[in-house]
Amino acid sequence: MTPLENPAGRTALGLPDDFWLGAATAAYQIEGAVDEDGRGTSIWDTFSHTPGAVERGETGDVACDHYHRMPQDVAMMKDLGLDAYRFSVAWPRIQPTGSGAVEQRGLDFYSRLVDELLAAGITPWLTLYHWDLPQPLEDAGGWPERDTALRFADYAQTVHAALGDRVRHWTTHNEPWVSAFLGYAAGIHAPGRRDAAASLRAVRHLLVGHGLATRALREAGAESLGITVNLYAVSAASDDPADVDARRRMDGMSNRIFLEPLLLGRWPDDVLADLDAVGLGDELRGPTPEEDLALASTPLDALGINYYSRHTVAAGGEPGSEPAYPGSADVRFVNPGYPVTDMGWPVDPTGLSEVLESVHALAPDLSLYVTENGAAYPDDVVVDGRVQDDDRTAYLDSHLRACATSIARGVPLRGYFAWSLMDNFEWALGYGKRFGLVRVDYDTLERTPKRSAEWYAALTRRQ
Ligand code: IFM
Repeated sequence: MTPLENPAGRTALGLPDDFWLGAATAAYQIEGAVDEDGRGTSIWDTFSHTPGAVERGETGDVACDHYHRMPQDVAMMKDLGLDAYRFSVAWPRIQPTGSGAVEQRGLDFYSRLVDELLAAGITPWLTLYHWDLPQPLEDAGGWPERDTALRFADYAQTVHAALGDRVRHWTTHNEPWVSAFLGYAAGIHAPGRRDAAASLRAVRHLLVGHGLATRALREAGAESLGITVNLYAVSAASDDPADVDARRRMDGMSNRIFLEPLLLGRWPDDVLADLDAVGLGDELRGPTPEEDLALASTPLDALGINYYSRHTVAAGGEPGSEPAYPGSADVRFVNPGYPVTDMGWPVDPTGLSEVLESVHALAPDLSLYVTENGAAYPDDVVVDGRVQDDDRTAYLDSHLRACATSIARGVPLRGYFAWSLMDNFEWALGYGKRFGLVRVDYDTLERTPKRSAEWYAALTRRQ
């Protein structure tokens, strides 16, 4: 079967019949309505309104207007046959200042969403934090301050108290790597800080917050708890020892810096040694390493993995270039010939199998989910009013086949969420990059399923 034919259900790709097929979004990327129903300001409101921060000066003020179109969007998910929908809750809708007073209208919105999903036969999968920190918490120091972790656990309990009777699947953070390193080291995401030491403290406090929230929700009776990390397959550009060492460093700072504390209760020794060499190791260790690592490694029911691409790295950064993240200076990204998406990300589905199998080796009993996978393409081929996105369809097909391969090799991979349900606000790149199964016309906000959506709906159909 070529990727472009409609598959006769998930088993046509070698996936088990009970494998979940869903789609994912995040609050700031789709909701809009930033000033409604008592919502407070988040770091992304502030950042996107900062001149020069986001391409073309775009913001999430309106986004896909999902806040007003939610029932229509859930109907669209039903048409796609989704088993589950992964969404995030905007913390500033629930606690406008990040602590204390709770805004009932914010909780009510998510309560209506959950009811709508359940009525449509779609399992809600809730992420508590997809990067929209309430601005007052950033003003008090943000994730580099331990108090933010305590506030996060309080917020998690508030959301659970309102929705825990209907939502079974809870994720604490989405991609803490991005929050820490793009937000606090590279400064290209909110809050736009460029402070290597602060980014490492943020890593630690994101994990502490995850542990505190997980324990509190477990205590409150939550059944399925987890976190989502973005992972990369990492290869060396050659077997030159300098390139092999660049690979080790990139794998350490991209993957193991989160996987080892979460799954093994330790910081990777080599990462600490690299950081010590530039005077930053203690920022990650912190003053109470045992307590922090015990929290970080609080047992999970599921690990979410977001996979998009393989990094191929060589030693030797561009002269004058900033390190991608602390301790990883002198690393260069190369592409040995993979096709790339509109993000410039190399496409390599074998990397997904590699990532799944390496995580499984670290935690053999843990259920895994691909909580994001997908591709941005320009979507410039339109036939009879419909985007003919064969490139995206082929991307999804090849990565789902990689999932099937890993399952056949014994990985307990339970489900997959396409990123994304619909085109949306791609952070610092604004609306220019389209990841959706469904096209959004940003002038009219009209939604039109792409060819990939038809393909996905055929895949989700149970025979
Ligand atoms: O849009 C993002 C999403 O918010 C987090 N994971 C990667 C996606 C594509 O960049």
